[in-house]
Amino acid sequence: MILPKTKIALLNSPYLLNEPFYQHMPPLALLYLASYMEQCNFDPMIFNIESCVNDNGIYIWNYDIKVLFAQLRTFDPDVIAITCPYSGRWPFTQRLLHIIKNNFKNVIIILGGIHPTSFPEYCLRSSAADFIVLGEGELSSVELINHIFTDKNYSDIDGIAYKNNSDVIVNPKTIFIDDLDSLPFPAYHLIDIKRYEHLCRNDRMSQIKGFYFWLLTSRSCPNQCTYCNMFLSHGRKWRPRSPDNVLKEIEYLVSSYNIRQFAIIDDNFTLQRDRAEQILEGIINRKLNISFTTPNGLSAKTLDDNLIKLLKQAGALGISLAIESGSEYMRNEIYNKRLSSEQIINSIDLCKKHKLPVHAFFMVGAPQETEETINSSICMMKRIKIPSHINIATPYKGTEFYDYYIQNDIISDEIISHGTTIDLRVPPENIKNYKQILRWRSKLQFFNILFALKAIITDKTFLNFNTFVRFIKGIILPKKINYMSYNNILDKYLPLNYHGK
Ligand code: B12
Ligand code: SF4
Repeated sequence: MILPKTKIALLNSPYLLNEPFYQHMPPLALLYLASYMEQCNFDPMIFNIESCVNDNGIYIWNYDIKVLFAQLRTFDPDVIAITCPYSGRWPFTQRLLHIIKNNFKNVIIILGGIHPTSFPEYCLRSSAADFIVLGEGELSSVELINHIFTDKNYSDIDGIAYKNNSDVIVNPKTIFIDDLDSLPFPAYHLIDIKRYEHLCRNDRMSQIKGFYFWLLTSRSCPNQCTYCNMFLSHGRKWRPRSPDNVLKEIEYLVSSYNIRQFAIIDDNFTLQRDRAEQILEGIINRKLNISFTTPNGLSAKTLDDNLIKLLKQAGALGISLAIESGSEYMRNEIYNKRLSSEQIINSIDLCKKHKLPVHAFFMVGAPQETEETINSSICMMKRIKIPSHINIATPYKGTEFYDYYIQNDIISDEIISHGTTIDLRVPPENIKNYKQILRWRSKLQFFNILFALKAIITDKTFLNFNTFVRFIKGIILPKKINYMSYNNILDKYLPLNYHGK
C-alpha cells in the first residue's frame, strides 16, 4: 500500500511597509525548504499571497486572508509551516498563527525564521505555533515532521523548540549543512513566477528592470559585526557552494524561465576572492548574458582591481558596500567591522575606475553616536560622493549591540521581542534619544540626496529619473508606524475571530 504523502503548506507572513517601493519576491527560505521536503518525499506547497492594501500610507502585504484560507482548505495540509524572516513581521505572524489555529484545529503549525530563532521561548508561549525550527531549516524540519507523525519524541532533534506541558524545551542549533551542493535547487516550479513580474518593479537602487531572482551562492559569514545576528540562523562558519553548482543554477533559471536578472543575496559573496572570480569568469565564459546586483552589500576589504573588473564584465549593474559609519571609532571599535577608511575609499575609487556603480550602507543612532561621529559620516559621504541607504541602528537579539542596549536600559527586551517598531526605517519611539536619531538621519539624508542627484546626472547606468523619484520618495515618505497602528491594522485586516469558509 502506498501511504499518502504528508502535505505541508509553506506560508510567508504578512508584513507592513511604510513605503510602497520594495522588492516583493518569492521567499527563498520557503523555496529551499520546499525543494528539500520534496526530495524527502513530502508534498509541500507554497502559499505567498502577494496582495497589497494601502491603509493611509501604510502598505500591508500578503494580507488577503480570505484567499489564503480558501486555498489552504483546498490543499488540506497536515502541517502548516510559516516563516517570520524579519522581526518587524512578528505581530502579523503571531496574529495569523492565531487565526490559523482557530480555523485549522488539527493541523500542526511549525514556525521558522530569524525572529522565532532569536526568541524561541517567547514566540512559542505567545503564539499558536506548536514547534519552532531554529535557523537553517531543511534538515531539522524534515526530521521534526517525521517524528510528529511517528514516535513524537523530539528530544534528539537538533535546533528545534517545542512545548512540553507548561515547559518550553529548546534544543540548541548545532548542525549546519556543510555541503550546500547536496541541496536541490529552490523549488521554483512551486510558484507562479509570472505573478511576480508585476510585483517586482525596478530595484530602487539600480537599473535592474522588472523581474529578477535571488541567488544564494553561500551561507553565513565569519565576521563578527556587533549588530548582526545572522549567525543565529546560519552559524559562524562560511559555507560556499561550488562555482559549478552556482553556474548550473543560473543556467537552469535562464533556460527554464528566461530569468536573466539576479540579486546575489549572500552574507559575504566575495569572502573567498578566487571562488567569486571563478563564478564571475564562468558567467562570462559560458556567455550567460545576465545582469545582477548585490543588495545585501559586499565587504569592501574583499575587493580588488581584478574582482571589480570581473564583477562589471559578468553583468553587475551596481554593487552595495556596507560602510556603516565614516567614523573609524564607530566602524571598528563599536561595530567591529575591521575595515579602514582607506580600504573603503580605495574600493570605491576602483569601482569608479571600472565604471561599476556603487552605493553604500550607513547606520545612525547607536548609543555611542555623537555629533562628531555623524560629522565623520558626512565627511566620508562627501569624499566618496555616492548614494547611500541610511538605516537606523537596531539591536537584534544575540548581538553585542543588543546586550549593550539592554544592560544600559536604552530599550527593553519586551519591545524588541514584540518586534513592533523595528525594521521600518524609523527608530523605536521609546528609545531614549529618538528625536536626535531622526535629526541625525535627516542630516545624512540631505547629503545622500545630493549624491543621488549627482549619480543620476553623471552616471546614467545607476539611477534613472524614475528610480531617482522612488529613491527620494523612499526617503521622504517613511512615517512612524507605532504599536497603535499595528494593533489597528491587525484588527482591521486579520481580525482575531475570523472564521473563513
Ligand atoms: C537576503 C536578505 C535580504 C534581502 C531580501 C530578503 C527577502 N525578502 O527574502 C533584502 C536585501 C531585500 C533585505 C532587506 C532587509 N533586511 Co535582510 N537579509 C537578507 C539575508 C542576507 C538573507 C535572507 C535569505 O533569504 N536567506 C536565504 C534563506 C534560504 O535563508 P533564511 O531566510 O535564513 O531561511 C532559512 C532558515 O532561516 C529557516 N527558515 C526560515 N523560515 C522558516 C520557516 C520554517 C517553517 C522553517 C521550518 C524554517 C525556516 O530555513 C531556511 C532554509 O535554511 C539575511 C541574513 C541571513 N543570512 O539570514 C538578512 C536579514 C534577514 N535582513 C535583516 C534586515 C534587518 C533587513 C532590513 C530590515 C534592512 C533594512 N534596514 O532595510 C531589510 C528589510 C526587508 C523587509 N522589510 O522585508 C536582518 C533581520 C534581523 C531581524 N531580526 O529582523 C537579517 C537577519 C540580517 C542581519 N543579521 O541583520 N534582506
Ligand atoms: S560582514 Fe555582514 S554578514 Fe558578516 S557579520 Fe558583518 S554584518 Fe553580518
